[in-house]
Amino acid sequence: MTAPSPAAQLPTERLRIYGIARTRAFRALWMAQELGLDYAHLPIEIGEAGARAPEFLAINPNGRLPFIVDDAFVLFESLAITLYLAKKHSYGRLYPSILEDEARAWQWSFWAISEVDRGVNIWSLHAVRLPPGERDAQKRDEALAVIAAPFKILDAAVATQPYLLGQDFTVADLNVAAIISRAVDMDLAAVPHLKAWLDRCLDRPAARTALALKVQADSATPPEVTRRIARINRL
Ligand SMILES: N[C@@H](CCC(=O)N[C@@H](CS)C(=O)NCC(=O)O)C(=O)O
Repeated sequence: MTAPSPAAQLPTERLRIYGIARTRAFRALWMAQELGLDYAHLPIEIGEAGARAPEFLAINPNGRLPFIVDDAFVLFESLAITLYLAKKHSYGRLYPSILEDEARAWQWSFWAISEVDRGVNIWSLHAVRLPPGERDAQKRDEALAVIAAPFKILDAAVATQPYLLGQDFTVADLNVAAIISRAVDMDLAAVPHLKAWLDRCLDRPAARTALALKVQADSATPPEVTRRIARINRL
């Protein structure tokens, strides 16, 4: 009996999401769940055993996660993926059809990437994910100091309306909430509106499904991989 060719082993779904849910693949998985898409999740790891293996570098030369293949269309960058999927499948609902709202969805997405993504990651590694003896209190406190001001901005933005663009949950909320999702373990008493909004977003059925995958992946991650994450990503 001959072994099936690699092509024959590929999942049959038209959309494939690559990346273990512990990584930024969580963002794409949450969006795919919101949209009710039929997709295959390939939970590959970071590094040489996963995203930097030749077969995956051939798809995403960055060697990072996540990336998707939608039919033959390849896309990397987690927020480009969520914006693309939302626009393709939920124009006028999760993806705003009004020009200014679309721009505000981009604004909040770029804002979250540049203002809070790295800080929340550093904080979560040095407050929660690394073994207690290996956490660096100075890095943790510096990260908290960096995100304090942007968290106040976000708190004010959701103080008088339930979601970032107004009354309805959109891709803007998904992107920002996914980026700061690990902040649920933080003391958020100083930013109560942010906390209520984050809880509201993460309590959605689609978020819960994706979070369950992330929690499962976190708990199956051995300390040496967490150390590698901190090292590779310079956190
Ligand atoms: N800006 C990229 C960042 C991608 C990224 O850094 N992913 C991490 C996992 S969350 C990764 O693959 N790190 C391993 C490496 O850089 O080798 C995105 O949002 O998709």
